Amino acid sequence: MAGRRGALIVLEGVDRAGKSTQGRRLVDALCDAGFRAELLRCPERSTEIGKLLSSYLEKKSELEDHAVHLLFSANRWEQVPLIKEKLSQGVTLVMDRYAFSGVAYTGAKKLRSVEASARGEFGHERYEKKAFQERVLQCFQQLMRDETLNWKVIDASKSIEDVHEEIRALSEEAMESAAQRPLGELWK
Ligand code: NYM
Ligand code: MG
Repeated sequence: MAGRRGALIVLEGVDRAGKSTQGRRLVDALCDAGFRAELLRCPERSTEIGKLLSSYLEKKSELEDHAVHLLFSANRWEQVPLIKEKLSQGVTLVMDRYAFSGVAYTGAKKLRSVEASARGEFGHERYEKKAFQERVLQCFQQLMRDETLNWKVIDASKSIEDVHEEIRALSEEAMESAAQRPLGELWK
């Protein structure tokens, strides 16, 4: 196995889809099966930039939309050296969101003006409103048209166990095919 690079497995989707639960389950299962795998998240709230984002998401502070977008981007860039190092060392990384969320959530703000303002309570953080989440989903659907990215659509309405099993099997395939290809540029 020496010399094999790790795979970058990105879990994307709207809020409350179960990404964090599935990310943890996947890393545990891969480690139990003898693979080297670690979980990373975007935003990573523990850094200085991450703290600004967390406060914004918790509605404790206000930030201009473009500035927030760039802070999310900066929060990914600060993880890039670690991501590259881990992948080249053969560690598979499971990412709880990545740059696609950056596009989809900012894109959803731009779609806001053309949408009806129907609201249902969703969660406590910023963006956790049904109408906003529907626009996020539309943006993810646009991004999935890019066939150069190896998207797999998971039906998150199934049981945690069934979803886990599906993601685990797809991840093992992805790790196998990643090992055959050199590390390219990251989509960030
Ligand atoms: N989010 C996440 C963005 O708006 N832009 C980004 O670039 C990223 C990575 O942060 N509602 C939003 C999506 C979520 C929120 O993420 C916090 P999570 O996974 O709910 O902790
Ligand atoms: Mg959330």
